[in-house]
Amino acid sequence: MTRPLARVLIDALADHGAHEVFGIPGDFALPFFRHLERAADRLPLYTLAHEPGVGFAADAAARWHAGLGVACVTYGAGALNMVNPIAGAFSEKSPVVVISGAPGVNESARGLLLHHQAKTLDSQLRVYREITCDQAVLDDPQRAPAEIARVLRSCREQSRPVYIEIPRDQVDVPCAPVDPLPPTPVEAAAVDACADEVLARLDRADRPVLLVGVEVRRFGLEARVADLATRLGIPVATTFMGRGLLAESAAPLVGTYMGLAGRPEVRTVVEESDGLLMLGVLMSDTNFGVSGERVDPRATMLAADRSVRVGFHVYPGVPLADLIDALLARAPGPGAGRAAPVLPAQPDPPRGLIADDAPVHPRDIAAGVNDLFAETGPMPVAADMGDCLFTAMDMVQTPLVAPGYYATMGFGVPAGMGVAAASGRRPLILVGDGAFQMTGWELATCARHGWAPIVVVFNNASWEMLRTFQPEGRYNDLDVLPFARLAAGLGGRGYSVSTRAELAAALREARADTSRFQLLDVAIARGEISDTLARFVAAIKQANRPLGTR
Ligand code: S1T
Ligand code: MG
Repeated sequence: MTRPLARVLIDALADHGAHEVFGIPGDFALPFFRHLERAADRLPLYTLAHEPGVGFAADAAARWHAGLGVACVTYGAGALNMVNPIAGAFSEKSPVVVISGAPGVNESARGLLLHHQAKTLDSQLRVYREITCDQAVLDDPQRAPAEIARVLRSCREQSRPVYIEIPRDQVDVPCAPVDPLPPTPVEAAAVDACADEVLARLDRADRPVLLVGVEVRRFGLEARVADLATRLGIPVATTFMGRGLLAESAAPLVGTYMGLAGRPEVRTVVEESDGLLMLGVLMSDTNFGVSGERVDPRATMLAADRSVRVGFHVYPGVPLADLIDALLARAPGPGAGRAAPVLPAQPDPPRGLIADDAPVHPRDIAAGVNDLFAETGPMPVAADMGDCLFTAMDMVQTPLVAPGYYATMGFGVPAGMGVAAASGRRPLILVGDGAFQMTGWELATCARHGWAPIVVVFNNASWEMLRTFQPEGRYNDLDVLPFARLAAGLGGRGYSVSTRAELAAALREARADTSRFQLLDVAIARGEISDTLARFVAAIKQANRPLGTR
């Protein structure tokens, strides 16, 4: 039974786990948007103000669902405007499906350059080949179902973005439905051999440790990893990108590993391990740059990107889920394994914001939010790049989306809106004044979608994180913008906050007012940064100093 190609694609997205679509149309995409509107019962459509916002919102929704996020844009001006968010999703393993309208198959035959065209008609496809793990151009309805099935399987199995281009004259052509592909076959013997060796190494180790990263979340493996750690009786740490993982489990969690920028006791557990199993970890500078050479590769095993490195040899084609299931099948039953490890005490997150007339320091925001969550229940958090992200490290563990590796600014506000759409919950958004100037305006679309996030702007009139790296120079100075006043114009409610007492009051009032987005414009003096950022920058500087001078 054939249906219009556009409808076949929309049904396939929903069948592969998509829940909503974020998008901005254009003439090359209008025919597809007509079908999106008709299919709103299956996949609600949320239009935003700017394509970077669309990309970040779809990315955050994908992270929330641990499933497909969808970003739909027009050709050229739209899709090329979304390259940065999709590059971030690629780097941080977020399964976003990019759908771009495009000129009709024969439109270029007239020999005219087409509006929105870059160098050549396939320049956009080539650009997206660099930031996606699979691509398809739906210019033949016969091949389209198989192309869609392959690309959507790649998106799920690799947990990375994919690109689908749909020429506007193909949208309504009759097309057969998409049959989802079975999982890519895995060599069972390779999984068994790998699990045997990994377990033998852990058994031989005196200080075995698990380090868990972003893939554990992306593939929904948290409960299984918690069970594995408990049954093996091995301490677990999360990476910077994996922060929040296992927080609600009974697993022997020591905390977030951030090398020299993190808690020394966590650093000792990880760096002195003689059997470190890293599950779904990104080997990135933000995860390891502040320690790098302190983790001995001979003593480590890394399961990521559908392969497992053990010391200096690799087992290819072993997906993380298969390895974890094989380890669980071999692990001693509950209580039969090693005795539960003695864990270093975990300091409690800061609480008890003092409501006085003192100016606000980033740590006060952490304490204020922790108080608020204790009183009114936790909220999902979206953080941008800047000191707001490092301050979030001092907040109670709650679901967090943040650009912890690709580290692009502009993620925070639209990502928070993506979380609101995906979760149906009210998010807390943490963003610097610099990043807010990039994508904060997306808040203007909250009213039409019924979202009411609480937004905390760290207003230090500065690109402060950069100033911390390089204090001299005036290029990191920003103007003091009246964000609280601007909020009203964007359909929200604003609070000017310059003392701790005002912070405490504004957080409570904002939490109580769910009628529209709430924006706290928190004045912070330049040079006032979180302890975590100070340690992070100091560690990076030390790591970058020439070997002899460290
Ligand atoms: N442009 C984009 C899109 N992303 C970036 N990460 C940067 C530039 C570089 C950059 C940082 S941190 C930072 C910039 C400009 C300053 C952020 O300023 P703000 O949002 O006000 O936060 P805070 O004042 O707390 O630092 C990273 C290192 O690359
Ligand atoms: Mg700033």
